[in-house]
Amino acid sequence: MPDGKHHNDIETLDAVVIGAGFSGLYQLLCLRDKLGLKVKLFEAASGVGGTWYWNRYPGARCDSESHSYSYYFSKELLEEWEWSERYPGQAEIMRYLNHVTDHFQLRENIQFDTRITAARFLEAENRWLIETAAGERVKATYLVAAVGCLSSANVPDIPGRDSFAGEWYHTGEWPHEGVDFTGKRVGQIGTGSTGIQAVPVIAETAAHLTVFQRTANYSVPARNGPLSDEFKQYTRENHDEIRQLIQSTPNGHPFRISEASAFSVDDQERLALYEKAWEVGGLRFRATFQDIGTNKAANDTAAEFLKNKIRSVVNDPETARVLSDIDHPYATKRPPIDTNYFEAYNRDNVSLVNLKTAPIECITANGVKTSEREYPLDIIVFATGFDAMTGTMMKMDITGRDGQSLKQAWSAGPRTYLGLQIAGFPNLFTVTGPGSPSVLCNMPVAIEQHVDWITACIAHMQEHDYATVETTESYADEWVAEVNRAANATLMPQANHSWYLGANVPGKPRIFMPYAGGMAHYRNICEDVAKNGYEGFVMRKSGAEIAAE
Ligand code: N01
Repeated sequence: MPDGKHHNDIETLDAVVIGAGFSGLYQLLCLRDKLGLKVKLFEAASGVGGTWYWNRYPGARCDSESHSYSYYFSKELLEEWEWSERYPGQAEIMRYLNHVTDHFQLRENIQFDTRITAARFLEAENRWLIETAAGERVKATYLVAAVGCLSSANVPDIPGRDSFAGEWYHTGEWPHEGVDFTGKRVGQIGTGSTGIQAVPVIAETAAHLTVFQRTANYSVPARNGPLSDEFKQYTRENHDEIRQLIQSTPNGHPFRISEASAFSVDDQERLALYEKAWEVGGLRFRATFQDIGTNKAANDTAAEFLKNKIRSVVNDPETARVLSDIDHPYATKRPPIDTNYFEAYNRDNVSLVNLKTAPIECITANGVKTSEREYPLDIIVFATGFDAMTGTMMKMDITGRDGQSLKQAWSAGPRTYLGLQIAGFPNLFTVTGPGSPSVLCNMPVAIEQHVDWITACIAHMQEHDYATVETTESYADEWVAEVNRAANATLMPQANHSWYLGANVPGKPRIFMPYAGGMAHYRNICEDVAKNGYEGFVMRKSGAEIAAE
């Protein structure tokens, strides 16, 4: 992006926030109302919602329980809003985020339909020059990337894709008007959390649904349903307690992980506990024993229980075998939860294709062709996930100090300090960036912690008249080592095809991206860093280098 000669014409702001999802909306509110800054939020979509704006696929629903999938910073907001189901559906989350936007009158500071394509740090001014796809430019002292972890759709580049004569859609870029599957032959590629939600709903109206499975996956019933009046009353009367709970658990969810080992009980009791957890349903299943995520033998007991459940639900033995032929420990990939996923394979109009034995060769005008045969289709649904955690950042042309691009800085994988800042990119903050608990946590909890920290950091800078804040290479190196250490203390790296590792995108460097050390522990680290004068973040007054202290 050329520097341009007409800087005087360029609007100059205190801060620019990119993205109007959970993180961007709260960040805008904090910078505008708490710090009194002049802020503008740019959003590529025509409305708020972030990932929920785009992910309108059939069955789209959050896997976090609704009473924990909320902002907790405002008592008023908590008192005003009531969720209707155990897990909030996409449309209800959109209503919630629109309600928040209107409640705090955030819309007036948001520019919709505007994609940020480039940002360059102007060293002479200590400001970012930010450019939109339409060529509009603004300058801002602070740039906050609230771009979401799962916002860059991964449509696999399968040979012949564009020759397909029917319609195709990616779940993460779903048309607003919906897709009518009635009487259609539908093929769905992908059986991650999204695919598992979509299958039973698509199957209800499609003439036939063919599911193309590359890696078999575990799933636990969500047990969704309307919230009872008693539960609604409980949440209304216990906001403080729930906040305290979700802020003190390792994953930000409203349940505690058992402290017992899977081997502290005998086989019969273990089975009974798994049965109970299966009946309760949801992500809580992981919390049945403390060592499911860290001890392979303990994990095997959960994995075997879940594989047996698949075999008991699915009638056709060969389909059951392919669905339960899972090659990684339970919860080493993000564990899906479902509503009648495995049951859907008992329908006459649903069939499974095992891509492990017959990989997709190409897409033809007629449908999908594997090494065994061609499947004629009218619609292909790509439930193939995202270029997660880094994709959206890397698509922008971001240039820091000394002309260094983000693409160069992250060529071997993302390097941040605490997932908050990148060395060489002053005054740029990433909300739930790689290297933070982010996707291993119930997102709103991780988001509120990051936004509060960033807001406090900027307040500190304003108070002390600092012009720039920037982490260093050595702190980033140490933190990357800590992120690796934390991942290696779990079984998660054993799922070597996981998007946590970037393995789902061809050519993407393999590095475990989220911080697996636990949200509560991470929160303490961030608080200590701030208390110690933002240790690891160098703050400078314009010109002179001065330690943050
Ligand atoms: O994506 P995924 P997702 N040929 O990457 C397959 C969150 N989420 O959209 O495993 C054939 O998990 C791929 O196969 P494999 C949640 O954090 C949250 O489902 O790579 N298949 C896999 O089966 C989740 O983890 C909610 O072998 C191909 C699937 O596509 C994250 O979003 C709800 C392929 C992709 O699974 C992403 O989930 C839904 C190819 N070329 C999702 N490429 C909530 O409730 C990929 N696949 C909050």
